[in-house]
Amino acid sequence: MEMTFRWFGTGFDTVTLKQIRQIPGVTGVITTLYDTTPGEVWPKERIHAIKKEVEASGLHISGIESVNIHDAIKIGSPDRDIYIENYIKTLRNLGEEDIHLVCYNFMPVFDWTRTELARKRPDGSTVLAYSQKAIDALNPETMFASISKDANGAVLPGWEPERMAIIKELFEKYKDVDEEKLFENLKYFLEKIMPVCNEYDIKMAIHPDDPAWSVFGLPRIIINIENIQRMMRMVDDVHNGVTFCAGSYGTNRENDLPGMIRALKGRIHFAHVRNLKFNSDDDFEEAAHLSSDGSFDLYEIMKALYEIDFDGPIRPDHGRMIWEEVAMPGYGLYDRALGAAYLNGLWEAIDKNATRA
Ligand SMILES: [Mn+2]
Repeated sequence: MEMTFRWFGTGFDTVTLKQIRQIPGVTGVITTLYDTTPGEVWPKERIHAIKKEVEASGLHISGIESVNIHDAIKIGSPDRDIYIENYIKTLRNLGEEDIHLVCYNFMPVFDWTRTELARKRPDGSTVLAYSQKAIDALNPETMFASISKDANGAVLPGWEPERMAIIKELFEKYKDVDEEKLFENLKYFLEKIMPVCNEYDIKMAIHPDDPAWSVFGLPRIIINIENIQRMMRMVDDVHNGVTFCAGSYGTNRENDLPGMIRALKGRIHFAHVRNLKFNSDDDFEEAAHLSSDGSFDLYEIMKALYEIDFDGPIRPDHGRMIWEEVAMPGYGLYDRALGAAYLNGLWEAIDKNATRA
């Protein structure tokens, strides 16, 4: 595996490349062109420029998170082919710049959903949290208002104000899209992009829906092993793979995380590893990465990745806000750096145990 760190780009991220370079063991960044909108073609010059900027800091681009999918593709509306063509052009431009990993998601309307961005934990840190009761008491518009006020001035990925302004319209457009339709539309998209992925060896890594169940009545499909295997079978190509996000799959306590990793050997192209602390089955908060701070066994998760010979990029995920840092919720420097160091430590121990036995 390669330890990486998500970076939103100069002007969008409070964390600098210079800081990331000093986290021991981190060699790559996972980045994006944050000011592009879903559906537009990423210009080759801009990809080249960010690549050079990252390389000048002594790091390199390990992958893109995310190239977002236009709603027309997810809905399957008649204009989807235009946006798929644009997506293919973006993939080609990325491939020309020697970038071979793209994370994306296929969630209708919302990206990840949380009900609090700054829940206080006993140690005084603040974290993102989810409560089903809170969701049940909200409608999508009021949730956006409450989310944006806690965002420390940052625009959250997937929660861009221009999208939220048309949220009612978006819900209307998705009204005939059920799970089957969403699978069909995903298949259509993947079949169209696989040739360019093969030409440039670009691994597509779908990110799970977060949380891993339907929210506000919208269909969600990338939620469990059965559905992922269905997705991989329907377009059976190694370039059609997954981002194994422990925190997202882990929202559903029926998902056996190490078991899923083993079952997905060869098709996990990217890993997000973090912990959650469950207060009840339908209330969780994002804990420190350390196993004992949350509900997951991070040792078993890393061991499963080791055992399947995972050699892609891995990154710590949402961190707590600690040490008075002000940053995009989940994406400060300090706690994610602690997470990277911890995951590296687990990996070193697992590796030495395995090779000295
Ligand atoms: Mn994730």
